[in-house]
Amino acid sequence: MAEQSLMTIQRHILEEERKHPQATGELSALLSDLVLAAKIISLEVNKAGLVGIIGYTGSTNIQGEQVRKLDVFSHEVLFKAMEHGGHLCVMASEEEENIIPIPQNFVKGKYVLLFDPLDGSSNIDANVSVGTIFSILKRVTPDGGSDGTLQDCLQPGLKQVAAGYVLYGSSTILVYTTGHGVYGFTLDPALGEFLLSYNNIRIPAASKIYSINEGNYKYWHPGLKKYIKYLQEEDEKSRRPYSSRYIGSMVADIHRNLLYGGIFMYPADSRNPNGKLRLLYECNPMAFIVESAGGMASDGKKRVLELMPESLHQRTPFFVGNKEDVQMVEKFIAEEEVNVPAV
Ligand code: AHM
Ligand code: MG
Repeated sequence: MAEQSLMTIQRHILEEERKHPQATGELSALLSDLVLAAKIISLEVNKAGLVGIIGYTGSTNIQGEQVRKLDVFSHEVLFKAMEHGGHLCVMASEEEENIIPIPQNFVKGKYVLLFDPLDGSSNIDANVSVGTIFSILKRVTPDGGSDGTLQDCLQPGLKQVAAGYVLYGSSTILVYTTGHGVYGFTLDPALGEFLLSYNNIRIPAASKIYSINEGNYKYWHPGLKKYIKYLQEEDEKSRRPYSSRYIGSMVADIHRNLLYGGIFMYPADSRNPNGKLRLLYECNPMAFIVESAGGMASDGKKRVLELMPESLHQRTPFFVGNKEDVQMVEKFIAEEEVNVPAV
């Protein structure tokens, strides 16, 4: 028998809520709606190779990338699962250019939901893990049943009240935080329940993995080039050389590093001065989770959670993982900054 008692995600959410006597239960209800969406997307992702759903829709998203059918499907499932709960005043998705209002016939609540419905979807054809990422904020415009606005979405990551991801891998795993510990649940497909499998995740202190697309080496900041070379040198005390692990699917890469210890990087480079990943849908929620697990997230200079977003689809360089690793890459970048003022 397993040592820990069986804990479904629904029960966990409710027990967490009880620890906060001032809680109204709205956030719990919102998270429960997200759990349903995760189960539906998981079912569909698992069938992807079978039902011929994979392939292009023939359209491009606002980033100019080709959209997979499953991205669209996941976006729609999330919207449908979340629109009517009465807890949200507005949503925004990586797959949609503008903010997504709550339909007029539904009650508007005090929360804001930002999501990347299916991150890493270019991997689906190869049966590589993909993930859903979500970020929940409180509205800043006055409550009272009115529609949320762009202003409600453009808040720094520090203001998140909850964030999480769902990793569709060898199992489907949902990891979430409300800032008080990070918890992971594995979906039992027969029961249709997420069961607690990772209680209070803490990123291991002894890191040994780095994850970055090294094909872009030529275009990197010289400080980053030096840092990667440093990680490849031999030094037993600092566990170097590190192992290189890069799936190319951020949720899977960060999940692994969260469990094993390591740093994930998607830097700026001379071709993409802001990197690739989106602040609101990808970096802020992952930064909140990793920080809540004892790690750190930086744009190379500043704490990601303190960045003030200016637009919905803004990108940022992203360095996330063990504190010591992130501090070290910041140091390497700062040391070379005098030679290279801007990348
Ligand atoms: P997407 O939002 O279009 O799926 O792109 C994000 C993904 C991340 O999951 C992953 O870390 C990154 O793109 C990989 O990019 P690259 O192929 O440039 O290394
Ligand atoms: Mg994405």
